[in-house]
Amino acid sequence: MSRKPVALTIAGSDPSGGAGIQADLKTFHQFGVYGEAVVTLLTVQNTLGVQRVECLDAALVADQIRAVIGDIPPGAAKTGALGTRAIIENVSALARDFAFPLVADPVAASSRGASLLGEGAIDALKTFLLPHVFLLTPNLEEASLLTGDHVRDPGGMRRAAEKLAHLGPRAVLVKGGHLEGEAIDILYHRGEWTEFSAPRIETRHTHGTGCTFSAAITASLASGFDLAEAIRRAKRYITEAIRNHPGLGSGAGPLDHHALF
Ligand code: PXL
Repeated sequence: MSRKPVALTIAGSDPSGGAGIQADLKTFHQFGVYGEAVVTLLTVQNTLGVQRVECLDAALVADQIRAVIGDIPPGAAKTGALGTRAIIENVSALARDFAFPLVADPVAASSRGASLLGEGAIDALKTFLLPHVFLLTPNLEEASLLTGDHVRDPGGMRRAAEKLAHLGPRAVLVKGGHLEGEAIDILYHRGEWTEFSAPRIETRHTHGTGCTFSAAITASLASGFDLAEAIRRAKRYITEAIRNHPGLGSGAGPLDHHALF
């Protein structure tokens, strides 16, 4: 029996390497975790924008998940962009029997503008996936979309976290990276609140921040850290990864996935 921690991502491909499964695998690797990646959709994009999104057949996504989890079972998994209602339904049906925690990053759109969720997908996320989720990690925009409220300050973040927790996830982390001032994330878990803050770093090179952050949490859960410690490690990593961005591309560039934390 290998003692190498294993993490699985179920997400979309960003061929420019900064977000999606590419960011997730780089992050898993940097955290010393063996990474598995099930692809849900392909994007055509570079740092200047998304040109095209092609969602895979939902049965193909389900087959990929079944093939890997039976053979190399992960210690934790995450979902990123899921694309269509049918993919969400299939992933949710399998997630019901996952023997490991699932982190759901409710990616609705690329930071480069394109929609990564089709018709009826938000409803499907709420109805089918959230009941099987351990940790949900919405940013302010996603929290607004999922609750129907305009979430824009710490009070609103707390209200959104409680509301979303009623839909099933055991814990909700509302990310305040887009707040004015400090980047404060608020965790609601077992009726308790924990805040995580980090200085804001002004840069346009933040592509893939959400993917990388949830992948870092997932890697830490797979390594046996408790939830608060997993978030603290991820927050340190994401802050350093933004601070040390390599300045690649002529648009919104990626983070430094080699960052130390
Ligand atoms: O960061 C959100 C995201 C998720 N998944 C894919 C993406 C992006 C942003 O561009 O391309 C595949």
